[in-house]
Amino acid sequence: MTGIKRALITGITGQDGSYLAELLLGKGYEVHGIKRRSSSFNTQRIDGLYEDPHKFERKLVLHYGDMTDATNLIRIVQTVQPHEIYNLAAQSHVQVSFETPEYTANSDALGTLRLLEAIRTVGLEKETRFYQASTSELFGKVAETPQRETTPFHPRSPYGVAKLYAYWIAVNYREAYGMYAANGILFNHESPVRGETFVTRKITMAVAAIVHKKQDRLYLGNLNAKRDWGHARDFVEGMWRILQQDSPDDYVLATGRTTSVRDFVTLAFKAANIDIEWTGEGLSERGLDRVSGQCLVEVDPRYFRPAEVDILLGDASKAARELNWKATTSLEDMITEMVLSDIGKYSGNAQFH
Ligand code: NDP
Ligand code: GDR
Repeated sequence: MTGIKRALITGITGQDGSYLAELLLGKGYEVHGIKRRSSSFNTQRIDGLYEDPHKFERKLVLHYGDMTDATNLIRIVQTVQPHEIYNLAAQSHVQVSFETPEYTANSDALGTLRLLEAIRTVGLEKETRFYQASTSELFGKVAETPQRETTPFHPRSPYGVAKLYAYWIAVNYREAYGMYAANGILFNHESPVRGETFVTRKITMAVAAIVHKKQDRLYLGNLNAKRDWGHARDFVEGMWRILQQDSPDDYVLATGRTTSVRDFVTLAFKAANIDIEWTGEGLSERGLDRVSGQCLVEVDPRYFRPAEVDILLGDASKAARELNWKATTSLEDMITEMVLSDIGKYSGNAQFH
């Protein structure tokens, strides 16, 4: 395995996959990605990086695959012979995991096992470095705040439990087979290409639609939940740094600031020059336009979760010390970027990143 560095990204069509692919291409990597067969196009986030498959020397190569198909993963790892694998593929929506718990376990937990076994099956366990996309959802019902690498895990969803398996199987393969397998325990990170059903993007898209008079109101679930929200661009840099260390280890990546969903909403409307005032409480809480008095935000219990993660706040001091990494984008700057991007879509200004 000499010459140009090859990376394999599972989940390349997702938010993080698209930012990571761009980062690695910029560093001179040959990037291979696994995409799922879908009845409609699912590569919009990486269309800006796309290269004609008829071109002889390509830097970005996509392979059809799925985390639920071991034979296919073995074949891809055998073909690509990657120096680094970033395992980002997952059914990543917490609420959806309550509705599809078995599928979530299959893709997120067993999928990780399949990929690690694929590396061993083709005999690359001493060559390939493996990054596992672990999550602050592992902390769940938090034992301490802020959460760090040593904080005990207590996941609160089928997603969190599946990711707990993935975390530990990566640690286990490191200890059992001496593989370079590392976990990034990443707190929430967002961007203009964040999936539309995660709360941040749902909010910024609604702000844009309300500004353009295409929507009257935004319906949300738990406004009191607090999250440590950063920008995906900063976080994929951290992923790369985790795999560049001499020995594999597990790292929390977070901003160290926590904000409620309610305050995120206020900031998002502010980015569009709309001043929100909150009235009522519980199910009757509303966000009003302070100028017109119009109700723009309402609570809809259908978005409540069977079990909630109330507060997440990360301590990334180990990453700062050992990786020289820290989140650089402020929450306000990120929200403004997301809101402006969504507003721009109404004037046909589509953005990749
Ligand atoms: P996205 O949901 O945006 O992307 C998920 C990716 O996984 C997509 O490319 C999706 O393909 C792919 N995928 C889903 N199921 C399968 C499957 N069975 N086989 C192959 N590919 C599959 O997630 P993010 O980019 O936000 O997150 C990346 C990873 O990081 C995920 O594992 C997530 O759980 C984890 N994570 C994310 C955090 C965040 O705040 N964003 C924080 C901590 C961890 P398709 O496009 O076809 O749907
Ligand atoms: P999360 O992200 O569950 O933290 O998982 P999400 O944006 O879905 O929820 C954040 C918080 O907002 C509350 N909420 C709502 N959430 C959604 N999606 N829709 C709503 O209408 C709504 N109203 C309130 C939720 O209850 C929750 O408390 C994300 C994913 O990217 C995971 O893959 C990742 O592992 C974690 O972040 C870290």
